[in-house]
Amino acid sequence: MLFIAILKSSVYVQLIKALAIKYHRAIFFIFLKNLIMPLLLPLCALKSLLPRNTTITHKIYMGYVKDSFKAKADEQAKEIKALIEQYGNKKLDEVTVAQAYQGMRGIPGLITETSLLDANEGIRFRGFSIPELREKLPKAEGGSEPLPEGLFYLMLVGDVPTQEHAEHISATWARRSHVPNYVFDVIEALPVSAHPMTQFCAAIIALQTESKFAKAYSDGISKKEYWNYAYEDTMTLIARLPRVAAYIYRRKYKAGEHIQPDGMMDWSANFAHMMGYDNESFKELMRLYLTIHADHEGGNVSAHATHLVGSTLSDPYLSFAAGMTGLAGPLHGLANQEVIRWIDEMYKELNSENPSKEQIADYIKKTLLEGKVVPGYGHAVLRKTDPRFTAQMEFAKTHCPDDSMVQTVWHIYEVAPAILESTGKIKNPWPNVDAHSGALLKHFGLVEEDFYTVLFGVSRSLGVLASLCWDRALGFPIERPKSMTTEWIKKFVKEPEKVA
Ligand code: AMX
Repeated sequence: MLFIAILKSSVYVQLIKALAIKYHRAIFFIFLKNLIMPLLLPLCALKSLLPRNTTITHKIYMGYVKDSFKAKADEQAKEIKALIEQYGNKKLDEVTVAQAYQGMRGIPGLITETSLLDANEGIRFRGFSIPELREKLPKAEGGSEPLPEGLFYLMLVGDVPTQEHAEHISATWARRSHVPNYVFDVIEALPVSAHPMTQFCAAIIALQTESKFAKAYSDGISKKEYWNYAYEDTMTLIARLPRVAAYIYRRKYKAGEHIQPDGMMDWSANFAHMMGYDNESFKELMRLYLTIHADHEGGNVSAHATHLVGSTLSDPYLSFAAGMTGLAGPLHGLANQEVIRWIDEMYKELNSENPSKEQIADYIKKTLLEGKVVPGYGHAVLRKTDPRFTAQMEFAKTHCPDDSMVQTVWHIYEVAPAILESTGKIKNPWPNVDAHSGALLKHFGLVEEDFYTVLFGVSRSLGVLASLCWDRALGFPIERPKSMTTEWIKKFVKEPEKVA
């Protein structure tokens, strides 16, 4: 015991950390943790000879990912404590009556560490924009789009991952991806006609029976251990979502002919494979798609719902299910399906799959006159073209520039903003992420638009669950903002001292 205590003393830790940074972080860190250097070094030398799914190497890296996350979170917790002590009474903003009635727009009242949205620049994940992610994150062999596994590491740990980090997260998710049969039974109990998001949410709730967080809480654990079980549930849930989603897809649209997972593929490629798409360009699209839909800071409905429900110490499965029922709304994640329906209706009405810009402009005006929204346009926070739209446009320029629906999406982009702006009330006339995604999926044969929100949901798990791990590691309390009645507001505006 004394020997272990000495080895873990701070001088030794610093020495090992320095060596870890210089040579091989994961291996030295685990050495420090487990004191098994004599065993590990020969293993490390053999690492390149081992198959990707070798359990020992996974445990090494995954232990390292978990430890790195916890070390970062502990550091952050100290900083937050000092911030509250020193600046706890400093005002962030003032809240107006209009904000209280109009969806709490712009009220700063949430902490989300994984990403931050700028109204003009778009989303940044741990400080990195989407073009930077496409450049810096690890790629699949022969691929040029980022691996979502790498983005998950970045959001969770806060550092740009190495290729090995991303690959080992990939392999760990493959190892944890087995879905118990009763989950498929739950899906099968629903009519095939049920919307894929309904089937997806039901399956997530069924998966909850395996929650380690719920079990540990019920057995009685210290608050200090919440993060650990939240992390374990997060890794297992993310690992299983593609299998569940692909099952729903094949059940609903491919006569229930299911395709077994391939544990040697990365998370996105395996998802594409299980849905029945083995085309390399489609796998690249999935990597990009699952990366760019992952997170959009904390106030959007799916992120906020996951965070809110998680604040009650509902486990990650129940919390994520809440996020997904929110994503299923047409003003949020369902908009990607609505865009394709809107374009299809326009094609039908104009009897053409190649409408002119003038025809598109007339159709947009007609939609507005009918009191409907133009799906894929507008945003509660963004005030410029969504960089997630631009990333998909760039992908389409490389992979399918001549596709007729892609061309229509680009033509809509040319005419819609001016028309929407001319209404004088729409705050953001520019396209959001959903304006482009459906046309790309259609190009590769994934034509069933009802399913698109499930793809969004699989991706969104990365951001909202990484955030949930942070919520538990930072010990965030139950969320409980103040609500008011209109009666109270009326009194407040006349005689604030009487109600405040
Ligand atoms: N078409 C027509 N009208 C629109 C519009 C659009 N694309 N975007 C906003 N408006 C209208 C609003 O309905 C509102 O009208 P009202 O005053 O009569 O109620 C008015 O313009 C002001 O709205 P806003 O402040 O600009 O937007 P918001 O913050 O209230 O709503 C959003 C944001 C995204 C819900 C809205 O722009 C919208 O409905 N867009 C279409 C649906 C869509 O694409 N959703 C996906 C968003 C991204 C995502 O979460 N996946």
